[in-house]
Amino acid sequence: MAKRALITGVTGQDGAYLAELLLEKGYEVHGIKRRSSSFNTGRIDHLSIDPHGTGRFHLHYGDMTDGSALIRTLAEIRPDEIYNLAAQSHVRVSFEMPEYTANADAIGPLRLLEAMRLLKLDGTRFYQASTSELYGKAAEVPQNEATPFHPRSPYGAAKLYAYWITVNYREAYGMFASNGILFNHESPIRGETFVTRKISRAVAAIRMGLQERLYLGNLDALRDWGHARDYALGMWQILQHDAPDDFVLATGVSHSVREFCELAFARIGITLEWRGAGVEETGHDAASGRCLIQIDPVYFRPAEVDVLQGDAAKARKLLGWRHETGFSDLVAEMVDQDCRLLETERLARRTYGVVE
Ligand code: NDP
Ligand code: GDR
Repeated sequence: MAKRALITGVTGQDGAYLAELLLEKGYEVHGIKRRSSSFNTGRIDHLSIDPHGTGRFHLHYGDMTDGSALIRTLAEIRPDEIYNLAAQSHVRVSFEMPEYTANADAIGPLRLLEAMRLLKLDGTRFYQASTSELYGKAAEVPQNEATPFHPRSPYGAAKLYAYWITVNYREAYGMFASNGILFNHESPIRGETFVTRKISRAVAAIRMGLQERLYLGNLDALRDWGHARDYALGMWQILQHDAPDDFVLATGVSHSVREFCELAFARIGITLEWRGAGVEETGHDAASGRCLIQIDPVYFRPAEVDVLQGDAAKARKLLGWRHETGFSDLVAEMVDQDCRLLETERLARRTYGVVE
């Protein structure tokens, strides 16, 4: 019989890649989505129209802040595997909405674990989407499973609770509950307000003459950026391991936001030249002198995470996990896809007679 998986956060970037992967592997996939006044299933609509007619993909309304709905859904589905990906996942936003972030990102996973316990889902395996933000101000680089945590945001602090409650339910009740401590992973379907996608979209719009300039915050932050597709595979591998455990997934290489900008603009033939320093720093087209990047302190965070670089040796050794896509291929894929998207939109506007 096909394995049954439940994915919370199925409408997000990782949810979409994971749902696709599990369907390919023959799973029956259930996803929890939030009620929204507008369409929020753009990343998974292609999966709902099942080309093979097997009807193995199902959506359920729910919310990480609504315990009774979660219990009802779990009781109905009784999944073999639960991937808890739902979260208010924006670090900057968590400073504006700390209480909601804690409710969804910390108490949310507790609600799921309690539901599993109450419903006696003894054979069910649980994956918690933990994050490199747990390391925050870590003293050591690179960071691995033994590196002490020091979160720097309400998001990081909420995820810290989620990490430990997952470990606690494993130790206290013998549940198969594992953490994936994932470093930043991106893709052409990354949320538009995360820095990589913000840059790739702006580069495409500037190329098409639709945007004048890109405003950013801290250009010096260093991140270990991988491709979401590789990390979705790692999540699945973590739950297939013979014992529950915690694993870092990372590429092992970090780059600055500044470098991401340079590579993204290079993809459309622009060499960036940096002028000035601090909040006065600007990025220019070296050929024309035109200013393309400016700093807006509104994007600074009350506390920043300066350097994230992961060591995924344990996952490589025990799971055989490897990342396939490197930094430059990731940037190229994101910029190219955003250029294609904008061109398609422009074509559609012309086709339907919208005057530009
Ligand atoms: P996204 O922000 O793209 O997706 C988050 C998902 O959670 C969306 O489906 C969203 O729904 C849903 N969601 C948000 N709040 C609630 C709620 N209260 N109840 C139910 N669903 C909710 O994140 P990613 O896909 O990038 O990340 C997936 C998970 O992995 C998150 O938990 C994130 O914190 C974590 N993570 C991500 C990393 C990354 O680099 N991408 C790295 C490490 C960890 P909607 O579509 O309606 O907004
Ligand atoms: P992060 O991702 O905070 O690492 O969290 P984000 O892309 O938001 O920021 C990365 C770095 O870029 C700097 N930055 C900006 N960030 C944004 N969003 N917008 C800007 O204009 C900008 N300018 C500079 C930030 O200060 C930061 O240093 C992501 C999320 O997916 C989390 O859910 C996940 O847990 C972690 O990655 C690992």
